[in-house]
Amino acid sequence: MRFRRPRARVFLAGSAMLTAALVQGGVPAYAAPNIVPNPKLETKAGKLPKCWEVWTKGRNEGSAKLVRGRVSKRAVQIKQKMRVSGARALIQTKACAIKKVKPGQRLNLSFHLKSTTPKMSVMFFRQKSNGSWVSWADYGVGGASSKWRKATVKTGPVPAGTKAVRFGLAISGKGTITTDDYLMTASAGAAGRCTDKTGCVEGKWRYVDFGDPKPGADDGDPGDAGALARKKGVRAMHTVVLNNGKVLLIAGTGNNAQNFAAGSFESMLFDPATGKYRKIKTPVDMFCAGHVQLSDGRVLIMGGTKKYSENDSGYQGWLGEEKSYIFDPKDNKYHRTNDMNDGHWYPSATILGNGDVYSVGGYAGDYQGGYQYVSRVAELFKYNKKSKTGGAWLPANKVAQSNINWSTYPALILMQNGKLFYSGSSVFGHPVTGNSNDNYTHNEGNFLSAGIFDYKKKNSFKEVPGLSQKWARDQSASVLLPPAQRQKVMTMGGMDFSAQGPGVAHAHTDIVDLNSPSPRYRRGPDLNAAKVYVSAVLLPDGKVFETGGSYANRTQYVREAAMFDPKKPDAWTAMAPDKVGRTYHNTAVLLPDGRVLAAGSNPISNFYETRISIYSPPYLFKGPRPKIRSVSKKYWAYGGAYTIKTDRKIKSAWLMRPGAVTHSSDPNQRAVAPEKLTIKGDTAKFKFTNKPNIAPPGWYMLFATDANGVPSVAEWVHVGG
Ligand SMILES: [Cu+2]
Repeated sequence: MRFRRPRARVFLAGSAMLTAALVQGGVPAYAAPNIVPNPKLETKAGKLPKCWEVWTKGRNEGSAKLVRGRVSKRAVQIKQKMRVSGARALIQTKACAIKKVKPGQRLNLSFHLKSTTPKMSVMFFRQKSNGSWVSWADYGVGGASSKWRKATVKTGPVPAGTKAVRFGLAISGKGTITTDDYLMTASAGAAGRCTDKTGCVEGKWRYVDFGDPKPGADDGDPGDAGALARKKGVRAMHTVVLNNGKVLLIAGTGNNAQNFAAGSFESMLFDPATGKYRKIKTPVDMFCAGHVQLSDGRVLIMGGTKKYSENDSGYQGWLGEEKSYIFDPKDNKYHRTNDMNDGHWYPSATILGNGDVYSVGGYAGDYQGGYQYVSRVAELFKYNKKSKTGGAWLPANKVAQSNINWSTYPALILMQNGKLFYSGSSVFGHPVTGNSNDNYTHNEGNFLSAGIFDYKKKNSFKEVPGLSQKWARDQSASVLLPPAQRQKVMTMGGMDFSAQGPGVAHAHTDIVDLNSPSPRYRRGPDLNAAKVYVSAVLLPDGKVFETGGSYANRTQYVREAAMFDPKKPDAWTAMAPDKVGRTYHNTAVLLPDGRVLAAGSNPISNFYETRISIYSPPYLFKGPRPKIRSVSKKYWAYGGAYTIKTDRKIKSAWLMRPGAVTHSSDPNQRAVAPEKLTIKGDTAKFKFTNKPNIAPPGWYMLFATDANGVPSVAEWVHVGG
């Protein structure tokens, strides 16, 4: 089993494009190992290559010898001078037979040959459990060729009770065959193939630094040597996957008042496929802004920090920005839109089925009675793809305004009926109704737990009961479980930031079925560890991965990660933990290559973790990945059906909306399954939903996943108008 080793650390100070250390190449993690010993026939043993011998059967005469190789020194030529019956072959010796095969696996063989006769085949033998060898299968390999050509063979499943396999190239006519360069890989079997014992069970992490002083053995604690010196990376508070596979990491001032005073705002464009990155000129303090990808792939960013608190220890003094920008992946620049009607520091951002964006909450742009307060202005961005700025914010009187104080980053998830589900997850206090500005006190009278909200109607909030730990869902994570069509939402972890709270996190999860006529949260399996600042990522095998977080407010990292399978909803399965501690202001997203990127952590205000962690889930250690060869259309219409050609049979396909996450909140994250998937051999027909509210317009990552849960690298497709 081989991994591409990370390149030596490259850091070109002063250059615009830089390469981060410790980033592996684009297509991740995994190359299936060659299970043929001495595959290039280079090692000699007597007159033939080591591990290879001549096999004959029937009445024939011939020879075999070493000749010049295709690209290296040696190849083997088999010659049959006379033949009445049978065949002659170059075959693996029994001592070198392939023992690493499991019943149910298929073997993929390729090799090169030249031949004067088409009468040839690849013969496979297998060793039964009693030790005896029997013929297993023969495969033709095509016609004669005077030049080197590549031949491939795919076997059927290895039969039960097979201890070992060997194969050889046989000639059954008069003539010569010259052969070289064997490669055999074993594909996933019914029982699943593991190419790396640890990775297969719990996945593996890699770490990317940006050339800052080597952190050594530290794991992200502010007290660790070198940690405070990390400055070259970016304070990734906001992480947005772009439709070109790059990741936009936004810091703004990065929670640093000196940066604010200096007008120093930052973003970084990071390419997880190459490790290249560069800083992006950032016009305003997007620290704690809202963001969402518009239908055309541009990113709408609203609000942020207009003023820092003069008293960092309290929650007073912060003001929200009214400005809003579009980040365009085509020119990597921010373009200003019209302003919102109020400032919003920590606003929500939900894309609707028609491509518009609804946003509420966050601290307002001005003081009320000398204090900061949550804006009650609901904002709606009318999408217009022809507009230079992607559209415009409507005047406040064109948007239904409610008497709801939404607190900060309320998780508002678009439901299939077009209403919004407030999951109960928020940041720094819970939403309240009436005239209350008290987001912290436990007061049933004005408290809004989870509920369904029709943004078109004033004050239409209808409570969804049953959320456990309802006072303690601050910086919990809520996800629409795969597939989006099932309309099940899970909320996990969190903490109570009020004075009444115990001051520590809990491990509760709750699941609600929004398709039910009277939705109600019910307890799900507890997380394996209590945590707040949870990051949860949907994966293209239909599972949910959670990572990051801490046990108390900005302290006591919980280095734990786990996987939840909605099909087996009884427990979380422990995965490898991220070694870098990630508390407040951490994020995680799915990458188009199936890996997960985790960034950020801000335990104290003058310290920020800039290292990025990249996680390869177990599915990247379970044999070769399916490959999407073609998709019949790049632009998908609601209700359409599209053909996906793959290099092998797949089991499922997913449209994954790219992540745009901050503060554990990405209400737009969703995994859309086909309404129907018709599979014939290597062709699958994906019947796409006719409901825009199930898959709001935009660019999605299309993954094809095999029976073993191994996903392809994604193709980007656009859905809707
Ligand atoms: Cu924040």
